[in-house]
Amino acid sequence: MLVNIIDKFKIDGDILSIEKYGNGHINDTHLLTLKTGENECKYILQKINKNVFKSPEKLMKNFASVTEYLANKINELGGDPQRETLNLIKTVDGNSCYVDENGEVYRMMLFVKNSVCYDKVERSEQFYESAVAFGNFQRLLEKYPAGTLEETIVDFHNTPKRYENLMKAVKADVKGRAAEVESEINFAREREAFCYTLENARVDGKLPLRVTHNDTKLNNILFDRDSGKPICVIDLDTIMPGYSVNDFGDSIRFGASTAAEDERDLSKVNFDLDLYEMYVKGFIEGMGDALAKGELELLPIGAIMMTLECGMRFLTDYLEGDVYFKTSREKHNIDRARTQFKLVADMESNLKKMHEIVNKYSQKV
Ligand code: ADP
Ligand code: GN1
Ligand code: MG
Repeated sequence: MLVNIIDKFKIDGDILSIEKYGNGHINDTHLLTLKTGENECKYILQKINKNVFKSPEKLMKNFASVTEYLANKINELGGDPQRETLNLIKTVDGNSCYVDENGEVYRMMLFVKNSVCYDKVERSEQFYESAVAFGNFQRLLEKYPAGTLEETIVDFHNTPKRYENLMKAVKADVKGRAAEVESEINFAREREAFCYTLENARVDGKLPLRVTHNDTKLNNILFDRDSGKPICVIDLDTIMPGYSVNDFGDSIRFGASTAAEDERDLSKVNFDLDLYEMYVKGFIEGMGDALAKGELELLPIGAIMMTLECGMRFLTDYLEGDVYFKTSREKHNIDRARTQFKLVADMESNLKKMHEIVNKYSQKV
């Protein structure tokens, strides 16, 4: 019972409501409202997905340390750490999470008041601002000691590994679904060599490892309901050393599309070059001067890579019986895979323009 879990955290008040909250694909998220005297206080209570995160307690070590680091940085810059980063509520025992008798791990955070997040870009300006916010976020963590971070999901954005996993799932075909999605499997097969592009660039010294967010979709930013401006980057479970171009790319795959990630009507799903341009401008600005020449050159490849990789992950999950991503309808994962592959094809035919847009906003290429 969630009520028993709530008691384990250092908060006061009578419970007014507990509701399921948000559209994340991974953790179980609830909004908790408490009343103390005349005041209402809101918190986010999350059960960490143990199927996805094999060592939730190590993850919480990252989470606590990164949010403390960010709070100090935000303070130094004159911002409001209670709103501009996540704030963990300690348990009554002084820990950053509570582990119940079944080994389930829960964390509680301040609910960022008057905030909203979006599953699709509503105004192009909003996408530009999200780019500045994600770019800035990466810059705030530039000096964070990367070596102290636990790898919360091994090989998270190792695209060749993701390709291998897809091929294993095709071979095992545990749900007998492979024949039905042959054209999607072939789409991935035709791009096997491409999957190695970023790994090869790193070996060639063109792509540095940085502390990155690794899950930069638009609904992992909270916006202010009134001003419409980004307030806070959330979903910090996958902060690990990674590539800036992947953080860029993951935002593009989700945001620079004319339709939602799970749209069934593929005629509505197109890559939107104008939104792409807004994001390029914002990300380069948000990162300040930090992006190296090699990174700038690889931004468009990062966009295609993250879209292809995510499509392969949805396809793998469909083949494996929908065991990773939360789904709310039959064939949800294959619908998602198809939108991603449609976007990949669109981006491939716009690659030259994608490079030209990066050149327009950067001095170094
Ligand atoms: P998941 O890994 O499942 O995506 P998230 O940490 O992204 O989990 O949380 C899911 C959703 O919950 C977010 O998209 C957002 O709507 C909401 N949310 C999470 N943390 C907060 C917070 N501190 N304040 C307000 N809303 C939040
Ligand atoms: C998941 O947790 P959420 O919903 O923000 C996933 C991302 C995928 C995304 C696809 C830990 O993100 O990697 O890109 O779904 N997170 C994890 O929408 O696997
Ligand atoms: Mg999320």
